[in-house]
Amino acid sequence: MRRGWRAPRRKERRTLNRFDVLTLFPAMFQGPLQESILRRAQDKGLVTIAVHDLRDWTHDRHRVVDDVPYGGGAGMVLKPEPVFEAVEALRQGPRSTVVALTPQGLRFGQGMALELARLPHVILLCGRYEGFDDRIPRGLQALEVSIGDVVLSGGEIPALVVLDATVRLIPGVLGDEASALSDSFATGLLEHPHYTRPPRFRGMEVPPILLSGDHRAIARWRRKEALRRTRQRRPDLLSRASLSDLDRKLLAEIEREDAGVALENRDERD
Ligand code: 97T
Repeated sequence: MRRGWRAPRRKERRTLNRFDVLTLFPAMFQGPLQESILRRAQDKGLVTIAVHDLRDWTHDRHRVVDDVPYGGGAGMVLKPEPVFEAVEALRQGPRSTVVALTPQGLRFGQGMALELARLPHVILLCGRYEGFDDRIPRGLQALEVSIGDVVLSGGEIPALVVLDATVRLIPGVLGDEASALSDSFATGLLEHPHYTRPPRFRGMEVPPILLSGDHRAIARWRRKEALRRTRQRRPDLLSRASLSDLDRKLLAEIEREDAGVALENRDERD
């Protein structure tokens, strides 16, 4: 790199980060939004998170938001009218993205969290019951999102997952850890094991290298243990990770070591 010259830093894109949550159970958000990182991010003014009761957009005495499914069958379906009214009240034109939490959605992950963290305004729509009337996601051009292949009772907990994963990626929300953390995910490996005091606990030792003060050796050990864990537990991640020459060397060591361990175990068995 040339010295003495730096690319003119583009004006920091201070996207106004706002989330509006539409739910039948606003109380489910009160605890999680008022603790820890989500709390700090709001207190620092880095994000605004507003939770709304969908029933506020009904007009009948019983504040009905659901109805029986056409064609018959069990369960209830979320009616389109209150949801459309709510979204139309909250939407800020094309700045807004509507995300509907549903088991049929695109799979949420770190990649989607990074994309959502760059958006100025996200409306999170939480379904309950059997689901939405299909004209809701279609008519609102919502991005349908699932957090994985698990059956839940509603979209509230998935919405909290999306909020937590996304808000921590907004610049300024985390301290110095921020870039480090996203870097460690960007490499696509599981983390190395962590230890704190005491050095010996119930017969289990902290690996002596961590007490050595040799920072280069510690960094190498950590990288190696991250590779070992990823190979053991998430080989799918390892095959997609971008590996350096050192990584390949460490993996070769690991393969020799773990082949040795497999042999020892066999000797013990036989
Ligand atoms: O199981 C659900 C029920 C309602 C809304 C969302 C979900 C869900 O989202 N991701 C996994 C499951």
